[in-house]
Amino acid sequence: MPSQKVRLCFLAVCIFSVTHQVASISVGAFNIQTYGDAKQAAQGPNIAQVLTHYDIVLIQEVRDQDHSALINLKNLLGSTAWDYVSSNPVGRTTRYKEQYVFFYKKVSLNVLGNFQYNDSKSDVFEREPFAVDIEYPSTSLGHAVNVVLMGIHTKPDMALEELQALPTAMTAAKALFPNAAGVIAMGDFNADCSYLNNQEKATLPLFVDPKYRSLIADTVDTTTSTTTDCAYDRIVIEGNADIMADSAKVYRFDTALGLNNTITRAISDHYPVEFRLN
Ligand SMILES: [Ca+2]
Ligand SMILES: [Ca+2]
Repeated sequence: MPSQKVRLCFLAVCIFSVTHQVASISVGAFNIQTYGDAKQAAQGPNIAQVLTHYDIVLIQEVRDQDHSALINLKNLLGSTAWDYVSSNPVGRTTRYKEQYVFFYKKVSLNVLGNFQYNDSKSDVFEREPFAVDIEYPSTSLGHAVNVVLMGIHTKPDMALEELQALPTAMTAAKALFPNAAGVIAMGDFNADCSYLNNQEKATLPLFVDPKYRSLIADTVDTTTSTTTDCAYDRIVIEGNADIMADSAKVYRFDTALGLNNTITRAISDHYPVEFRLN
């Protein structure tokens, strides 16, 4: 049965690559300013280059309700290797809504479920957080780990109020996915400069309660403008010791891809923030 032999060879290669090539997984959160058909047409290849840096990446400020830009982007990334999960459009007005979208490499992890936080009783969030429950092979632990990645893009003028409420949304996601080792909130928190000062930040459990681990320091600059220096984009972990996260930083894709500041700002006013899960 020659065909069976061939199949066994493929299987052996598969097992080898799983045990010897998979390192940690790379996770990012990228606010792609006003991402839709126009942005995709103008900067799609550059955006795809940024996303290929990750195993899973949350993109925010997506305004593409018919998914035409997203499908184009998925095709640029490679539609057999990549997939995405999008939230429904969220936002208080019919005129302006955004989607949260997680793009991921199918070989690196499994997406087991998703969760849209509902705040209709209190209506705190302009764009209610959206989360995915993922399963990835932990190289440190030698087995699969589940974790919830929660995206949030706060309304700038209401950053304090929304960040006060974010732990409640994280708890709700954890309740839905009890097998998860924890919840990692990430995205454009607007947690700096004119939207959140140090006195306000000091009142937020998300940043002061030791059960939360904040990966992006206040001193970091997540803005592509050379005239602003703000740590708007953040990553905060609440979870158990199975979450082995490190290497958190801003991804300077302009430096990595050799893009000048004009092109960089045409892509977005934000750099991604990122970390690795081991
Ligand atoms: Ca709301
Ligand atoms: Ca800057």
